[in-house]
Amino acid sequence: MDVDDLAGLLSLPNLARDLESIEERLDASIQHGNPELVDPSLRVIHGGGKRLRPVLTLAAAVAGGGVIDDNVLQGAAALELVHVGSLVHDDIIDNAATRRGVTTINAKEGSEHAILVGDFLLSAAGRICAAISQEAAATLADAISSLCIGQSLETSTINDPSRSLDSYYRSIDGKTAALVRASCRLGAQAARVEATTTDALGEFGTAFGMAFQIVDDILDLTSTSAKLGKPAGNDLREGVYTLPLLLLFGRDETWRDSLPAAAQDEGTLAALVEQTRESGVIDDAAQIAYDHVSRAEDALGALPSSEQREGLIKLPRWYVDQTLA
Ligand code: GRG
Repeated sequence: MDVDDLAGLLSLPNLARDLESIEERLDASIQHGNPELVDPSLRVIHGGGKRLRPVLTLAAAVAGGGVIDDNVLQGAAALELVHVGSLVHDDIIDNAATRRGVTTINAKEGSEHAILVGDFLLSAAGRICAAISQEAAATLADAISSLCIGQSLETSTINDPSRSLDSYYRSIDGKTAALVRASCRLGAQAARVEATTTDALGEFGTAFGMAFQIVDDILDLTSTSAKLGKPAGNDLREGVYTLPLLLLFGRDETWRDSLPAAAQDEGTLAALVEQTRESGVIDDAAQIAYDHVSRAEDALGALPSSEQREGLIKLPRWYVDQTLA
């Protein structure tokens, strides 16, 4: 995501400067640690993430009628720390060797150390939110709790050929949408906007987060390893059955029978991936992502009109369009 494009879309002319300030705050938030924790933390913080969540925190604060002050910038940094910390833990769970093309902490320093680094990043986020307000701290805690619930729901259905759509939706609501929701709510709370506006921004974030994860799951089946920075088809290889596959099973249950073989054999896996591409379920999954985009747009309908509200309304469709293009 190009910062100038985003600044124009969201009517946030100082976005590049604010993001630089967030980079400094990210670095400052972990400096109290020892090099064993600080060095890998810095590596993962600066691993090339898009900074989507901090951008949402800033945009939500202004679209809600507030201004970007010290508290909002701190809140934005806290959300990114939770995101990065959750990626560190996720890579341990997945035993991933690379993320965004960079060697993971579990691969380089070992899983035991990566657990500590992830916890260290989460604690830095908690410390920041505690200094903003009690409700900001509660928003952060709720998000972390939802991440754990969503991930554990996913883990409990790994290699489960009978995984349901409902289980999938509940899992992605927790593991992804909750942090996008928190990014928007925290921006609103740090800027001290009205509670009804905070709730509307939270609904926007939830719907955008659902679309965001569905698009991520589509890309895992349609993109290349080079573009993803991790092996393509990885979800299926790991036994995580996502929306396009579940839609395929909805059309023809017998595809579920090939799952045990796909876990063992790259040829069967490739055939299953090919079938999702040929059967039209990728388009169906994209349509469901766009339904969430529409829900996100509607959620901001009651906010006072402003250029920034219009910009935030446009963001989910812009993101999904350009990511699936
Ligand atoms: C204790 C916080 C904590 C978490 C434990 C591991 C876990 C529970 C949850 C996993 C959550 C997770 C990794 C969800 C995936 C979300 C997702 C789509 C991440 C990719 O987001 P991008 O594309 O990443 O914004 P970049 O690389 O741009 O930062």
